[in-house]
Amino acid sequence: MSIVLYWHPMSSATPIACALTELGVPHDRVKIDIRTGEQRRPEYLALNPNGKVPTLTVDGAPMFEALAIHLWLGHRFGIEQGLWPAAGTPEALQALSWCTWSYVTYGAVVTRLFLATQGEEALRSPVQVEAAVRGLNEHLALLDARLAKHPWMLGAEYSLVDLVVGSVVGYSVYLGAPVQAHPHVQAWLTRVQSRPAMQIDA
Ligand SMILES: N[C@@H](CCC(=O)N[C@@H](CS)C(=O)NCC(=O)O)C(=O)O
Repeated sequence: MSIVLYWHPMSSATPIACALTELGVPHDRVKIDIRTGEQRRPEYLALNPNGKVPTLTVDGAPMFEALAIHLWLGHRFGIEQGLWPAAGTPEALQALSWCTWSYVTYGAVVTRLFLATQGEEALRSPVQVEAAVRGLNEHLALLDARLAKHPWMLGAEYSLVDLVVGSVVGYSVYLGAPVQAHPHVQAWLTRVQSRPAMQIDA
């Protein structure tokens, strides 16, 4: 199987590079310079009509959206390595729920904080920042309650769900999410971020 990741450093493609490394999946990487507009070239848009990184091709067939790629990697490679729960188990249902929660529900508030702190001038406001931080705080309380029960997202063992959720929460810390107010999340995030696969330069 030939797998190619189209990426840019320190971007939404970075967690995918980490997941491929964690899973030990052989692949090639093609850098797309999003600062010079390579993501809008016709040949790239043919792979990813959304014009963003990441894109993954599998034997030449493209897929896009980081969450979709994570879920595919989990099913295709994670189950056989014990890094993703088998289909039909209660853990598989939780894996889909928490990965989607992080990218969609938590991610929406992260985007709100991004716009309020780093977006165009007209969208920046202390009121928006305060509302976004309050929203993230409420979401982080849900995560903290789960991680108070067991060390990893699915229980006693690390899984790709920790990498996926940890990537989004880690990015939110960079923007100012109040993770330090949630001790179980804080301790878990430190463990997730210290895994060798998270140290890659991508
Ligand atoms: N949800 C999207 C987000 C991707 C995204 O925003 N990628 C950014 C880099 S972090 C990008 O490619 N930006 C280039 C652009 O918007 O032109 C996905 O996973 O594909």
